[in-house]
Amino acid sequence: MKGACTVILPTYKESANIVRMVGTLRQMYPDSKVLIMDDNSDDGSKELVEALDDPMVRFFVREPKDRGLSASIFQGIAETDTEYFVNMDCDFQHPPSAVGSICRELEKGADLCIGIREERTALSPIRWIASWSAHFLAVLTLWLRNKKRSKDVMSGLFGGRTDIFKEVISENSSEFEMRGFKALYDLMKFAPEDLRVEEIEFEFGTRQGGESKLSSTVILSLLRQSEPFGKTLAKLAEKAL
Ligand SMILES: Nc1nc2c(ncn2[C@@H]2O[C@H](COP(=O)(O)OP(=O)(O)OP(=O)(O)O)[C@@H](O)[C@H]2O)c(=O)[nH]1
Ligand SMILES: [Mg+2]
Repeated sequence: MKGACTVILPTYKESANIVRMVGTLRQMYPDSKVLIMDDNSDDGSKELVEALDDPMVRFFVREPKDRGLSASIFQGIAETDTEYFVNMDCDFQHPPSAVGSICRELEKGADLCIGIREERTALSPIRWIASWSAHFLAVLTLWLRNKKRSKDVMSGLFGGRTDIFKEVISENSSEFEMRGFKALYDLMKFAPEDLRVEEIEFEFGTRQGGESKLSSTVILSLLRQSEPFGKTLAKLAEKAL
């Protein structure tokens, strides 16, 4: 892989995984930077990363009032100073080997490359249903807006050309669902219509260490992203919960 890539790792209390993930990425991709966008984890993550003393690794401590996974990803892209970025989870559900495949597609000319989860057995039945319903609504919304679509709009593993997405973020961030989990969907909703999209497949694993941060609040915020149908569903679900 050529240089000029930043791997963005949004993190919240990932001290169980962070050193192994950063070490794996730095070993596999010595020319790439690692940017950790952390939401004030009080679990020693910062100290662990600082002890690595690696100039290619930056630990960014976010403002507590701006907490949110999507917000961390958008800010990570805004902070990126390389031609490409790849966003991935820190809990090894996204394989580090996918970073190289995504970067190769970007170097070949894609504006956005999405990691498609080929195997979703890691999801519980209820999350599997939620995931597919949300996907269906999202694809419908993108189609109505005449935007590019993907087999996995809800994926948290994706990479893009930094300049394109910096612009998408700076011009549309007021319309984004900052506390949500689905940054890619917001980016695709506001991306240029002629965006060149590629996809790579990967096996979606199970979380390695630490705890999941997915909650009903996150699922509701996801529904709200698919207006107008999703917003109505979210209102109904809020009453039921
Ligand atoms: N900066 C930031 N990162 C977060 C936040 N919530 C989760 N993350 C990170 O986002 C990534 C995905 O979060 P997970 O909790 O694994 O969510 P998930 O993969 O949908 O849930 P599981 O399948 O249960 O692991 C991980 O790297 C988390 O540390 C947050 O509020 N802020
Ligand atoms: Mg996870």
